[in-house]
Amino acid sequence: MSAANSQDTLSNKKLHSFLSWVEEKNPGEIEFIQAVRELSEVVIPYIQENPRYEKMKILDRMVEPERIIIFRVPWMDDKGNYHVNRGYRVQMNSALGPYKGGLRFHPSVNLSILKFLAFEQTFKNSLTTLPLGSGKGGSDFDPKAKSDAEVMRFCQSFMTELSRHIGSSSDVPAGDIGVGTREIGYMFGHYRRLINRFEGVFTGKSLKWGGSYIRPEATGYGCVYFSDEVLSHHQNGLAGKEAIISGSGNVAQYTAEKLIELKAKVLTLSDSQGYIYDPDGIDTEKLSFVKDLKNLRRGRIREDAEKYPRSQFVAGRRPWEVPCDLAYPSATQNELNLEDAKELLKNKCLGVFEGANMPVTLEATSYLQEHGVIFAPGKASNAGGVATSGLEMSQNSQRLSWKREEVDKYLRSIMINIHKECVLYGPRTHKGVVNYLRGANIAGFVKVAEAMLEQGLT
Ligand code: NDP
Ligand code: 2IT
Repeated sequence: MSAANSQDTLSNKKLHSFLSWVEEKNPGEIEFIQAVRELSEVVIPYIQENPRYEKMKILDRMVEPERIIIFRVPWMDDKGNYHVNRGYRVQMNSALGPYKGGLRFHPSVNLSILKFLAFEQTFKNSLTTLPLGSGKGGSDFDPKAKSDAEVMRFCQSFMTELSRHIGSSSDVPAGDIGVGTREIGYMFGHYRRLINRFEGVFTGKSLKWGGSYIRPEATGYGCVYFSDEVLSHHQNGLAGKEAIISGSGNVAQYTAEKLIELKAKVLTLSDSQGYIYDPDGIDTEKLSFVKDLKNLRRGRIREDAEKYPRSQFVAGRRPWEVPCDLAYPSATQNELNLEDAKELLKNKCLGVFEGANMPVTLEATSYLQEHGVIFAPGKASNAGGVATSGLEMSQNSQRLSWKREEVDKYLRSIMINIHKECVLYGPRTHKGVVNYLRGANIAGFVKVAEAMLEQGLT
């Protein structure tokens, strides 16, 4: 057996036994184990080449959250009925800075989902190069069809407990699915009242009271900036490309906005009920209808097809069947599977850029990579949101507000830098495509690992 082959066999054995250990310790946590597998497949062979990480059990420590808080959230609806939900905060890793990551309000929320999101956040936040640790939290509360007053009472009850565990230098939450400016307003207001201090404890705040320009836009814009870099690195460009997007929330809206600005044609948006396909392309005016529909009227994407005759609503399906050059899955985890990947390849899709966290299944990811489709993992391509959260924290510390252009320029330079790091650690495959999955995982891992090494056994 050659030296390289025996190294591969050793790595495979280590991977297998590491994953068995993780599965045993975290039974039934499917999404968390999936996220750990994705990273470990790349990082364990790398650790083999750098034994000091192994000796100090860096990866074993990284998969164990520093702390998890689980709490009861009682609240009352408008009719006086009592309800109870479960609240969580997973404080994953603080080697690089205060715990940082969003809160998700969605009925599907459970510990596995929040641990996967917190784990992803560790490497994503590291890639931004800003001093950000990692965390994630939320609740199985469903904000859909609730009145503003109900959402406010829920947020206040949630914050009554969470306020004990967060702070501007310890843990700084933000938004995620189901948590936008409205929810952050209610939570921040209650926090400020409880602790009697005005501090930068949330990001994604309203511009009127400590938020940053570009934070609402940042995840979507960042993802498009990243894809722009990727395409020019592969001697290609965004202008004239046909793009399909899933979701119609924060990430999807601003991905569409930047793609339109950079002269790509956006064909689809979606929600949990289905997708809309507009063969003429969703332009600025149509997008502003969607923003109003989703953000203010809290309506359904199918209403787009009711307003624009050429737009079709396809119920109960996801947009991956629509022929495209570029795909931006921007709704939720595991929304693009192997069958979808085959469909994308059949339709000659050039690249898939994760706007959401882990929207592409492991099988679909491998299939895309094996067939030379560019694959940008969320921890790199959607890092613009948390990066701009980091910039919001800096502004709050300075008690200053930077100009819109300044923040946008900073965001762009962070995305360009993440791209460089990915290229450095993710050499091109035989198909001539950069291995962004490898690049992002190793680049993200190294910085946290080095910090943990230098800080002793924590
Ligand atoms: P929003 O709540 O603003 O929008 C979510 C969108 O995804 C909605 O269109 C929603 O449809 C759809 N969606 C949610 N869950 C499901 C589901 N189970 N099946 C089908 N569709 C679903 O969330 P964001 O745009 O903020 O987040 C989208 C993704 O991006 C998430 O994976 C999030 O973790 C990730 N992300 C977000 C960042 C941010 O800054 N906000 C930063 C980085 C990543 P419906 O209304 O029908 O539920
Ligand atoms: O997944 C993510 O990176 C986010 N939801 C944003 C986190 C943040 O703290 O801005």
